[in-house]
Formats: sequence, structure tokens, C-alpha cells
Amino acid sequence: MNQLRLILIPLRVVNLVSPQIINVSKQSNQMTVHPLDQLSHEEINKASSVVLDYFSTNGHNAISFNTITLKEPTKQDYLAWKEKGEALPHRVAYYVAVEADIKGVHEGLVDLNIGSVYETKSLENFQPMLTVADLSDVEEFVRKDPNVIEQCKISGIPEAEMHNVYCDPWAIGYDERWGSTRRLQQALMYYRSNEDDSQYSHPLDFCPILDANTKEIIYIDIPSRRRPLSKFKHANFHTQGIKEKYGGFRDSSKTISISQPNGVSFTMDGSVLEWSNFKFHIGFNNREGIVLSDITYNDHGNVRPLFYRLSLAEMIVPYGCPDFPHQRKHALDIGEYGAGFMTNPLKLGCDCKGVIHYLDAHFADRHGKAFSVPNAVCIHEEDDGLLHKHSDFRDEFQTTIVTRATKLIVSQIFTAANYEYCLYWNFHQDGTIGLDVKLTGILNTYVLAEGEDAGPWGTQVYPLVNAHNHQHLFALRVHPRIDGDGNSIGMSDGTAYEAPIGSKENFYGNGFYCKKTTFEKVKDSLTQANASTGRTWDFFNPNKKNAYSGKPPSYKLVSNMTPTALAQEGSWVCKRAPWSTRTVQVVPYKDDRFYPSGKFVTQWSGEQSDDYENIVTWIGDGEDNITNTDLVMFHTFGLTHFPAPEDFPLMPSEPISLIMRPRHFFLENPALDVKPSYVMTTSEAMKQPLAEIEDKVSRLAFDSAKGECCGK
Ligand SMILES: *[C@@H]1O[C@H](CO)[C@@H](O)[C@H](O)[C@H]1NC(C)=O
Ligand SMILES: *[C@@H]1O[C@H](CO)[C@@H](O)[C@H](O)[C@H]1NC(C)=O
Ligand SMILES: *[C@@H]1O[C@H](CO)[C@@H](O)[C@H](O)[C@H]1NC(C)=O
Ligand SMILES: [Cu+2]
Repeated sequence: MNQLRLILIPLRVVNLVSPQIINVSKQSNQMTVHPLDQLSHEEINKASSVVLDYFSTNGHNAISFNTITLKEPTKQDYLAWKEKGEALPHRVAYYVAVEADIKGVHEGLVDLNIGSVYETKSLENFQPMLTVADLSDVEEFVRKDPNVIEQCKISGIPEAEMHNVYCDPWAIGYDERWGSTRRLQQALMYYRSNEDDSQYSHPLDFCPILDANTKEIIYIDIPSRRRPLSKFKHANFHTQGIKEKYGGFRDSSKTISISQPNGVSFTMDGSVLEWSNFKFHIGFNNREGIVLSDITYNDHGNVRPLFYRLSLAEMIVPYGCPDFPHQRKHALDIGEYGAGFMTNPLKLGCDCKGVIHYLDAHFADRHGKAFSVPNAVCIHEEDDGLLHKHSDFRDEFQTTIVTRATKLIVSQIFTAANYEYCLYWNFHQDGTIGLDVKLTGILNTYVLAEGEDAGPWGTQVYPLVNAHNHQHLFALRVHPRIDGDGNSIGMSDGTAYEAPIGSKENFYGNGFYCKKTTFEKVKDSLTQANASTGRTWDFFNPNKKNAYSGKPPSYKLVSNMTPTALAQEGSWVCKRAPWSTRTVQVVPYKDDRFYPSGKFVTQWSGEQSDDYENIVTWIGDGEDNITNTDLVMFHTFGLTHFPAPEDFPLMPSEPISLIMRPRHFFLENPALDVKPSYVMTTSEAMKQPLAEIEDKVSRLAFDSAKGECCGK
């Protein structure tokens, strides 16, 4: 048993006292609290003082906070408030704290309306997530350690240069020598010749392991083959480096300015956004980062639910080099570090261009004091090319309609040590919702010995720099609510008609159709991508029918970058990320089914046990019925990365895209009422060859004449 103590203070979360509107912090610029809003500064500070009181009056040692975040109301309580006019659910804070000299973590809940801790558990064998503060500590301890200093000397770095030694502290993944008994970080070591260098061209060959609680280096993994520090020049990419290599930046690109003279076409009520018939709430937490909830579409006055909740629930970046200790590199970046904890403050004109609305992210520091990452979420619009167009050839294409698209983007960027992940949740005027992930930043690197071959587990991307093969696999969590409650999920495969050529049914052999499979049970949903059938997955409402097609209203998941884990079944990678071995898995919705690897993944071996819940437990024997009910899909997508020199010393961003688009949901193209950029009917074309063009900004590149973009 991992639970040392289970203390339950009597409670029910629901509405013990009369509903009240709490004023939230000035930072978030809101008057009222929405049940899914992040905890404000006041709420975080209140939660921590309640928890500190609770622990000190119960005779505990000093505690330090790891997490204080909103415990979202259950779907039932949320919808009771939203749709049945019931009272606001109580605001509840979820906390994770570490107690001095006590193994494991404490977690619990604080009812903020009442001001009391109402549930606390002590979990001996689990480790908390790593915070940015945990990461920032490590370098200092590594530099001071006499054994590290000695190893640096062996690599060719004199003691006087220890200030030029750097490390990226990583979660240790899993290491059987310590398991989860101590809180550990592995320090991936690098060297800079001066503080402005990029250290990634100068990795060191050994790997110290730090106990994050005692701040001691408890071990150093030293390879049997030593690889000295590279004497090559650092591979830099800042201004000075580019000057030295190329004499300066290329000067051919002219400024592009985004002009939105009339401002934005979305509105915000606190964290609830409305844009082009969409309405949804934007939440943010330390783990998943952006969470989009209660997404609806206003279909000419009929407000139709689409998704209850969308988020990136987990990810894993497994590396493919089997040599010790590189097998440990398989970061579960969301569960171990948090897409929220690592989120960047964004800058106008750089990360987002145009007219921007930002939301801040609120966290607690170790002492439980609230702080914010300003401008964590960027909300803006972009031109999105053509929405639709048609011209009639009969009058030389003068009869025409062309409508340009705008998309709304809710984005954040987080940095996982060397890598950057840029997340863009996209909303389109035709009802499509998409997610783009752009990968950039710097490759994780290891040093090569003179004359050593990097293959087949990696690539030499710069002299003596080995970048190992790896994957970036994400788990998208989709909680659908297509056109109301009672949903099913299935898949569509383009399928050739089996009847042979020459047969009566398929004489010419050209027949094909869309084969639809509805997942009846959980086990039916455990599916892989199939590019040859163009497989897509459908979230649908079996209780309704499209009046034209007779098919149930649905949203189709189109996702074509879908590798699955290449590590073997039974490996730590596959055990720690059991969702990563398949493309899709669907389980019935239950209130705590959020993280498919589990709640505490840091240093977890991947062994299932009675008190560990994750996708494996939720799948169970696979016999749960998943038709016409409340369900959650976990979708694995991403890419497998075989590095090349073009990825170094800084990677051009590589995009991964998926969309969910309406099918049989509307009676026609729902974007027909978007105002065309240019429209002329046949009778107008006969009377007057050129219609008025609205765009006064576009002009010809090599002609001083202004103003005409589309006319002949
Ligand atoms: C909330 O804010 C309003 C407006 O600033 C103020 O009048 C009211 O007293 C505040 N309520 C509480 C409970 O602080
Ligand atoms: C994909 O579909 C094709 C055509 O039905 C089938 O032959 C193939 O085995 C499928 N591949 C996978 C991985 O399911
Ligand atoms: C699942 O439940 C639905 C609705 O209750 C029922 O119609 C269907 O037959 C069940 N399917 C299986 C495989 O049990
Ligand atoms: Cu990569």
C-alpha cells in the first residue's frame, strides 16, 4: 500500500453554503469567477495558508508546495450551474506538497468557499512534478561537487572554469537502482567557453544524479569509453555568431506588418471567448497548460455543444539510443514538468503578431505564494488564405465569389529544457477546430569521440556532436459533447468494393465506399492509424440525424502524423506511456480520468498496481460499453525525429497538425454567411465588368499602381 494515511474531513463538494461571487485578482481583469477559471492570486494564497495551518496544527514538519491549482468542478456540477441555473460550484484548490524528511508527497483539496482542507492523502511511493524552481537549482550543486569537478578535469575542463559548466536537469525517467524512493534528477552536462555560447555543441560524456531533496550528487554515471570535450568552435546562433559565420543577417526580407485597423472580431468575458459562432472557456493549469472547455457553436440561434473539454493530457519524448544511460531519456514532459509550469511569457510582435489579447497564468511558488507568468496565453486572429471560391468559365471567370478566411488562434509556448513546443488551438469559420504543434528549440546532444560513428542511433549534426534519434508523441484528450449528451465514437475507412471486376455488382471494379465502424466496447476502440484507407475517427451523436444525409451529426478527427512508440512492448517507455503504442483509445468518462500515464508519473516504473490509475486501468478488460454515453478519447500523434545538420544549432520549427471538422453536423457549408472579399453574379458582370474591391492594402509588387487585388 502506498497510502500511509488517509485523512478525510467530512465534506461534500456541492453547495454547502449559498453561492457567492468572489472578486478575483486585478491581474486577471475580471469581475466574476467562472467555475473553470484558474485560481486567482487571492485564491492561491488563501489555499496555501489554509494548507499550512492544517499541516502545522496536525504536527507535520515544514512543507513546501509543488502545485496549487484549480480542482475543476465535475462535469455534472458544472452543467448543473451552466444549464440548470443551479448555484456556482464551490471553488476548490488541489495541492501537492512535499514534507521535510518525509518520503513521497501529500495531496489534497481545499474548499475555498469554506476555507478548509477537506481531503488529504500521503503517498509514500510517488514523486511530485519538477517545477522550474527545482530545475534552476541543479547547476549550482553540480558545479560545487568535487566528483563532478574531477570528471570535468578528465574531460579537459580545469577547475577554474567550473563556472562555464552547465547542465540541463532532466527527470530521471526511471532508474532501477533507486526506483522512486528518492527524488532524483539527472544532469545532462555541457560546457560554454563564455556565457553567450550555446552549450549544446559541447556536451560532456558523464551524467551526475542529484537528490533533489538533499541537494547531493549521489552518483555519477561514467561511460567506459571516455569522450573528451570537443575543441571545435561553439555552434552559436545569436547575432555575434551569425556575424562571425556569415558577416551578418541576410538583408533580403522586408518588414511585413499585420494591419487590423478595426481591432479584433472576438470578445472576451473574463476567460470566456466568443468568435464567429464559437463560444468557449479558456482555462490553464500547471500540467496541461491551455484547457478549452464547454465549446459550443451558435447555429443561427441554436447553441449546439461540440466538446466538453480539449487538452494535451500527456506527452513522451523517448530516445532511441540503447546505450546506458541514454535509455533513461524518455521525458513525459507534461506529467513530469508540466506544459503549464514551463510556459513562456509571450511578446507582442514576436511570438504573436497583430492585435493580441493575453491571459496570464497563475501558479504558487514553494512557499505557496501566488505568482504569474504574464502573457502566457496569446489570443489573436490571422488571415487564413481562401475560405471558399468559385468562378464560372462561361464569362471568362467574371462571375465569381471569393471569400477569404480568418482563423482564431489560442496559443502558448513552453520550453522543455532544450526544446520548444508551440501549441496553437485553431478555430475556423467553417466550424473546424484544429491543433498545430510546432517543434523548435535545440536538439538534445551527446559528445562523439574522434572518429566515432554516430549511427545508427544518432546523427553527427556538427563536428563531435551526436543528436540521438527520438520521438515526440502527444496524447490529445478529447471529451466530446457533439450536439448534446450521449455520444459514440467510430472510425471511417475508405474501402474498395470487394466484388470482382466483371461481376454484376462491380463490373468495372471501380466501386468504393466509406466503411464506418462504431466502437461498441472499449476494446474495439484500441485502434491504429491506417494511411492506405485514409482512416479518420468520428465523434458523433447517435440520437440525432442530419436531415439531408440521414447520418448522425459528427466531428471527424483528421490526424495524419501518427507514429506510435518504437520502443518494444514491455519497455519502460511503453509501460510508462501505455497510450503511446496505439493511435486511439476511448474510455467511459469518469471525473478523474485526465492523465493517461497516471497522476504521479515522475520516477514511476510503469508497473501497474492496485493504487495506480491510468489508461490501463480505465481500459480494464475492454468490456465497458461506449455507445451513446459520456466518453473520452486519448489520441496519440506526433513525429519521429531522425536529426540532421539542418536541425542544428537551432531547429527551424517543424509543424504537426490535426483537425476536427463538422460532418453531417450542418445542412450546408456553415461559412456561406461569411462576407465575401469579392462577389459578382453573371447579370452584374454583364452590366459592369469591374466590381468595387474592398482591399485597399494589397497592391502589385513591381508596379506603383495601387489598390487592385482581384480584378482583371
Ligand atoms: C467586489 O468588487 C466590487 C467592485 O470593486 C466591490 O464593490 C465589492 O465590495 C467587492 N466584493 C468583495 C466580496 O470583495
Ligand atoms: C490498412 O488497410 C489496408 C486496406 O484495408 C489493409 O490491407 C492493411 O492491413 C491495413 N493496415 C493496418 C496497419 O491496419
Ligand atoms: C451498449 O449500450 C447501448 C445503450 O444502452 C445498447 O443499445 C447496446 O446494445 C450496448 N452494446 C453492447 C455491446 O452491449
Ligand atoms: Cu525532435
